[in-house]
Amino acid sequence: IPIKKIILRRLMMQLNDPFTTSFGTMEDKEFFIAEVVDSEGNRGFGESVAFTIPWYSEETVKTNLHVIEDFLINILKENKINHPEEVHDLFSSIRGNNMAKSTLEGAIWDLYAKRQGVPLSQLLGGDKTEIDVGISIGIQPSVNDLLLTIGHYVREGYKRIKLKIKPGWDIDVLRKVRESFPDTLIMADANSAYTLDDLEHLKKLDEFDLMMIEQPLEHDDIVDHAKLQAEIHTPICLDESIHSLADARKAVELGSCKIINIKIGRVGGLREAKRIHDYCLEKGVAVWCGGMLEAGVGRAHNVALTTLPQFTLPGDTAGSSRYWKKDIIKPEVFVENGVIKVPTKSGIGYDIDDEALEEFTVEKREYVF
Ligand code: OSB
Ligand code: MG
Repeated sequence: IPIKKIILRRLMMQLNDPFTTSFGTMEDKEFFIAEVVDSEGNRGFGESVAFTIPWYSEETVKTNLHVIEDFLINILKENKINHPEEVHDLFSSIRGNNMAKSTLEGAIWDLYAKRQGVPLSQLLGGDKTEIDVGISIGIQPSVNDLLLTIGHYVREGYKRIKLKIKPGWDIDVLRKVRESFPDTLIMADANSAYTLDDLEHLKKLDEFDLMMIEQPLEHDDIVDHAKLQAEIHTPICLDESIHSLADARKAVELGSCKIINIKIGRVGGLREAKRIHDYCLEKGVAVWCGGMLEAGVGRAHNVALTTLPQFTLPGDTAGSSRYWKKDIIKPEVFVENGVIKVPTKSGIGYDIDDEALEEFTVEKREYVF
């Protein structure tokens, strides 16, 4: 792949509504878009899912810039790449920093798919023409607000509702939600807000017939999750704890989870995401595609990944309009009755809205090869 130039843009976009999890509230989003340009002028795009503050994982917007600019770009300059599958191994000399790696790898996948004239979904081996999606709802000011918000998205047709929980916003809230929505597919995400000391409390979750509880315990744990899973019926889904195929295998072997949330950025890119998917397919472990409040580029990558067969549960890839007044892709990701039609154009399948991209850019750097 004859890479000629990489453009890194730092963007600032305002969320339509603040999003609150057990770790904090986000009102706007600062993130990177990487553009990889080849000698024919084809443009591939990747999105960093790192946040400004390291509360979901250690990575931040600034650490991503540091790692991309000071290490990863040099690796790309010094090595010839024939296929995007090679990028993950090339980057393995740098420890961790998966979101930084995934940003460039994703742009190279998009560029390669465009050069081949095939949709990214097809290049990855996915064959769904549409995908089912759910929605993740942050902690609300009151239970009444939450019930209204859930009702709104249920009426819009989202296939399952994910609620954020934390100590003090859990059992009583879920009881009221269940009373109001007896037949809705509901799950809860704690973002590591509990410890095994809360075992008796967490056992009460079993009465609500949740599809799963996501990452109840520490962000870096798989041992205590196995102890918890042995004590509760509700399936545990791991998010924060899984950074690689090796992590996924260990968690499945230990019995730490029954379901895995695959986020492309968290696992270092599409290649590792696909490996985890393939392993879970072989083991009969259900997976779904998580979200990081992405703008259109990241959202498009999530849509492509979700076309793989073991993504049997609705993911968090809600429509663009749920997050943004204006997105950076054309058309925006559109959800109707909880379904996204997989784009058929080459690469990520959505065009970049260059005007919007420019409007939201606060800093731009170019690296010429
Ligand atoms: O844990 O899945 C998570 C948002 C920010 C950080 C972590 C998470 C989330 C979400 C929202 O749940 C998913 C989305 O709508 O993109
Ligand atoms: Mg989560």
